[in-house]
Amino acid sequence: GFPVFPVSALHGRGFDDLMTEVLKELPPQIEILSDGEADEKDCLKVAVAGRPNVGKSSFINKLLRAERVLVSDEPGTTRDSIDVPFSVEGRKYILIDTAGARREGRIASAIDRYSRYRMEESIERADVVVLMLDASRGLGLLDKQLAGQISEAGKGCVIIVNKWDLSEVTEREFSSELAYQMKFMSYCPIIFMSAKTGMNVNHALVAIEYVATQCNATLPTGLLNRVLSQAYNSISVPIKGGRPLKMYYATQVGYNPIRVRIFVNDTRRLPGHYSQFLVNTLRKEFGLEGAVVRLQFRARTRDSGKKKTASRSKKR
Ligand SMILES: Nc1nc2c(ncn2[C@@H]2O[C@H](COP(=O)(O)OP(=O)(O)OP(=O)(O)O)[C@@H](O)[C@H]2O)c(=O)[nH]1
Ligand SMILES: [Mg+2]
Repeated sequence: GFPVFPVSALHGRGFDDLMTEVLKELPPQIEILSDGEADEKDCLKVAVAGRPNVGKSSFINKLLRAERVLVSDEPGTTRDSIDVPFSVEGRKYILIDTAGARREGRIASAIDRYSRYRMEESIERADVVVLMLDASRGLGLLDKQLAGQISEAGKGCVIIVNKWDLSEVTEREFSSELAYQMKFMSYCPIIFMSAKTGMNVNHALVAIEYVATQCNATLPTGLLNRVLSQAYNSISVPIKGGRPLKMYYATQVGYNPIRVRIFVNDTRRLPGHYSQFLVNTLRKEFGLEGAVVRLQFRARTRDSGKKKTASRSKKR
């Protein structure tokens, strides 16, 4: 497997170190598997989503160095989701090629609706989703809708900007446009790629693997509570009706998406921006690039919060 590297901050150095380390070992041994050789449970499932014609199928072919799925100039070439199982040095993957969702609403044809439904289903099934964008065209409404769908589904995400060979802007320029248009996806790594020339195609797989590990990160309870209480003390606390928000205790309750439960005095004292501030704090400390982080607030008095968690941990 890939070695694990600590990450310091958003899009931090850890990521580059990981890339450098893994790339030393490339090109990896890629083996295409038959359906029978790929049990879903043992595979990392990766849906490749994006508008028609962005190069989803081309990416898969380039990665596998084989004409495994159909590619053409014609938007709408892929009509249905297709599973493509393969392994890299023993690690198994299922790439899910999807049909680019075209239209929504009344003007959508039956085929459009079916494609969209199948793409949504593929996103639900996946562990990690690639959101593929087209460097030769601007960001569109469809890209944003899709991004929203991926984050709502709670899926880890890597943004791949394909057709970089045609780009007329710099990486920095594209990134800042992306940050402006899709601020809510700013936690995702971005890979600039060309499925045509092969540039960064292997990087993309490393990024996918990396995000998969981030989605399954463990936030040790002690550290988690230290980090959150530092955050609590670092900015002014929300006050409503003369009484401030109090935070008692936090614990991780789930993976992929990462779910953290926080016991507070009163959930009504929580403005949305405060919750976002806490998520940003967790990202700064733990990395969690590409992973969706959800906070669940529970109202407790100081004592009942403690008792409850104490009895729960005894049971295990
Ligand atoms: N210049 C350039 N062309 C590319 C690149 N990747 C794909 N293409 C071309 O873009 C067109 C569409 O590629 P596909 O891989 O079929 O795109 P898709 O996203 O699978 O499209 P649908 O299946 O219709 O949703 C083809 O003509 C490809 O040759 C790239 O990196 N650079
Ligand atoms: Mg296709």
